[in-house]
Amino acid sequence: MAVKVLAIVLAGGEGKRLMPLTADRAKPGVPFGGIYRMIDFVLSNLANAGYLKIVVLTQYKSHSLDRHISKTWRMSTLLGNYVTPVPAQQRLGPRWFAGSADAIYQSLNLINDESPDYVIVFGADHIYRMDPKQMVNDHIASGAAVTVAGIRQPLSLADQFGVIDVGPDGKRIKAFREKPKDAVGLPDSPDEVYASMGNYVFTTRALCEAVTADAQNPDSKHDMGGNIIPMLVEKGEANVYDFRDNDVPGSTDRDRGYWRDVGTLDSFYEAHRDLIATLPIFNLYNHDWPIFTNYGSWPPAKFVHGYDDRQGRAIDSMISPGVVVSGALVERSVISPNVRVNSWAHVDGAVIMEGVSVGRRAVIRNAIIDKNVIIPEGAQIGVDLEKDRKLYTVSDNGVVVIGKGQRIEL
Ligand code: ADQ
Repeated sequence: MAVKVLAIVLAGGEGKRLMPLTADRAKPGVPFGGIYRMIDFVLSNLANAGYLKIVVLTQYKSHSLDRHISKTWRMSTLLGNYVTPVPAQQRLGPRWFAGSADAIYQSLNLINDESPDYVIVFGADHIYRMDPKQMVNDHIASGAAVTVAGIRQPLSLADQFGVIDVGPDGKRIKAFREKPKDAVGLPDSPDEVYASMGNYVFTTRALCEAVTADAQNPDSKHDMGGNIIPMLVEKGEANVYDFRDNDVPGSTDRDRGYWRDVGTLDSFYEAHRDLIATLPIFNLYNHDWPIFTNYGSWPPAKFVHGYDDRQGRAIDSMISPGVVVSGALVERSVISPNVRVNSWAHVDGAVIMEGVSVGRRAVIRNAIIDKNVIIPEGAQIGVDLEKDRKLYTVSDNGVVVIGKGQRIEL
């Protein structure tokens, strides 16, 4: 008999460290890579693997995320498939979800309705390709209550992750600590830890029992990584799935195993640089495992006025449909649809979102510009960081970030 699998995508994260990009949208709804939203990556991974019963749990500022999901991920219900955004239920009274485990507890009725054998619980704010079916098969074969996807990450980032300590068989999790401040490196690699990717596969009963027990515990933060996984580790029922074992069709030696947590402005910016490298370490052009999205009906990108003293071109960049580069030079940038860059402007190392207009002779360097910002003629962004710091957000690594629709001072 075919195995029944329900996927739950946790998409309620607030994304404080991505402010101002998350000022009025949830982190999984943040635009990424020109034409995508972050959530498209996990949903594409599930869809490519054939998991088409997907519940997306939302809560924080979910309007633009809900709109994107219903526009992009509406699927035929003929075969009983769906991608449904489910806002906080407030089933237990007038409160928001306390944490990700509470979000699942409040949605137990959805699990009961579907009565799956296994439940995939994945986060929604990572950039990666993964075939979840390989992880589900590994979970079924092991008989564990939960399987946690694991990846090696720098020791310096240990306090941002759940850190896994595996037993001698390399599979059973001996200890799991959520965001420890005092982690030590791996025996064979002292500068790395084994981190949880925030992606889990549960045997249905184990998940339901764990979140129900957790809901009764007044001392719990009701968090998947902080409470549920440690609870099952304690019982000796949690295994790890090594992300290095995941082999996605069409991936290359260069981009196999790529996974980025884009939780900070700098990691968000760096992940864009990964896309534009000549031989990208994350390859969006893998047609065997497409990343699906929907961005409206824009005409092809256009480049004009390239012959006189103006440039009218883009190099080492990704340019979306609907963009017009008119007599301006765009380098090392990722440009979303419907952006206009006017004569003598120079855009270098920028992530520019939909509807932005760059005025004549403007200079933009090392910056993220959110939607619908109007950069006036002659404006300079990322040139004088001291000045920029007074007006805009500047990341630790000096990336200038302009919020959605923010006014630019000259
Ligand atoms: P974090 O990402 O810090 O760590 P969290 O903020 O709980 O953990 O977010 C996990 C996922 O759940 C995200 O996709 C987020 O959007 C979503 N989420 C959070 N609260 C939610 C709620 N109330 N309702 C619905 N969705 C919610 C987690 C793990 C770590 C792991 C890292 C990997 O806890 O162990 O290492 O992910 O990035």
